[in-house]
Amino acid sequence: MPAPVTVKPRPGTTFTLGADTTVHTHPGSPEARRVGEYLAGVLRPSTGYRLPVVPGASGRDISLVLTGADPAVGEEGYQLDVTTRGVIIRARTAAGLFAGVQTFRQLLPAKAESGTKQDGPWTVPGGSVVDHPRYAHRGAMLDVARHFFPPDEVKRYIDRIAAYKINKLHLHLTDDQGWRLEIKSRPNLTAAGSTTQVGGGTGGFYTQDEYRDLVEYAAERFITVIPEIDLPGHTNAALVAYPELNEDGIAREPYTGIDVGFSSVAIHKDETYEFLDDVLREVAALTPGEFIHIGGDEALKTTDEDYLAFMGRLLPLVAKYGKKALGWHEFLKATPDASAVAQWWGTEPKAPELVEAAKRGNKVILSPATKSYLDMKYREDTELGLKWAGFVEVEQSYSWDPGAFVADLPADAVLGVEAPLWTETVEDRAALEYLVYPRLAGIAELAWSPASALGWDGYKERLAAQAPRWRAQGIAFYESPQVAWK
Ligand code: TNX
Repeated sequence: MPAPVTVKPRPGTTFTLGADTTVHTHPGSPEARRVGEYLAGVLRPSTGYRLPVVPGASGRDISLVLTGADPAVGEEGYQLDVTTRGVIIRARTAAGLFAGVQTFRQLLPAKAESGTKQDGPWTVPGGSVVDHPRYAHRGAMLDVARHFFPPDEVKRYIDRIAAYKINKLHLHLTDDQGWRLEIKSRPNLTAAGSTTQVGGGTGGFYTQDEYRDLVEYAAERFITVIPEIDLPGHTNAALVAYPELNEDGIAREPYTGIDVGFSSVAIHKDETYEFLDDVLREVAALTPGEFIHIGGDEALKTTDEDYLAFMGRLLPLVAKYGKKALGWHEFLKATPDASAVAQWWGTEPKAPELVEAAKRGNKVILSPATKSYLDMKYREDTELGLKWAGFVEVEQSYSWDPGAFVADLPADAVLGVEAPLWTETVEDRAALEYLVYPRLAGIAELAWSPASALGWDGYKERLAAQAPRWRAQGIAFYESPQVAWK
């Protein structure tokens, strides 16, 4: 999971990991070595083995090599061969090796995912896999504004999404209820704007050092962090911190409810753009990835004319700091240049504005709320979550083809798929995991696997087999009645 492009079993052949198994990594490649260390780090607690990581070629034990892969693997894919002699993962890049490692993990018994020592045998079925992703953007979004999630929880989430070959983590860092990233030139954003959250808790924020550490942690797992500063609406926390951002110059009160669409920065004041220059300069400096997400959604207090005026001044600031703009699809109103990418959160598979934008050269990330929104309730009786886009059971979430979902949108306009988790009702890890699992696995599959591999009947079998892994990881997932869980 996600389903690989091709799998050829070698019936009767197995490889068994033993106390003397060594991980060999491509000679002279520190990156391959780091992937080897990552794999050993995953498997040492459960196996109790030493699993030394040794640069150098070998056809035995576990080898991670950067040569000889089937050319079909491309930049992010891999070839995995399991014979009685050993396991060889071949790829053209370390990212490909990492993806192969994730597949290899799923061939081991589920208890390999445990954090404590378990009994073997650690036997893997023989066979050969050649695999590569359908889409470049395989995203998960976490809203840390409505409820704050401390760095360790975000790291745990990064580890989980990496296991399903997701390669983008979109952090929704600002909203009405809180501003979660330290901006050194604007200290009041966090001093006054971060101390609340939905329900009145104390919120929190990431210092720039903590944030850099998260970006690095994600990068070690081949995940790019995409920071979102939501503008011009969803800005009450900033309006609390800096009174001059308000049309009337009067600071707003902190907000701990869950309404949307009531806030906006002043559109026609220079102070607004001086502020945004400061924020984008610092965010860009913290962002190795090519995108900054500027939000743009639900600006219900802003007229279309003002919205265009605002984007006309904001988008050049993104470019000034060397980044491309990502935005919720509403920002297409402002006809951003072809480098801009729109994230579509619509509920109807008709979206003429996307089709028009694609003609102008913009790419699209699909996050249909009726499918990919991890914060929608599964059913009427689901306690957590919202239901404005309807109930999203596991089959509903999975059963769509991103390449053919939006009417008249050319398949090549789709950059990828993203699963957002809005956190109005999500206060802690348990709530997060209940909404995320199992639906995240399905969105990850839609983003990675070829259209020919998709299909509910096969998927629900493979999904059922993930359950023992989640239990071994201590994840309390939603046991949907649509799936015959193992
Ligand atoms: C809509 S979809 C929002 C968010 C809410 C979410 C809740 C979108 C771009 N904005 O502000 O958190 O619904 O499901």
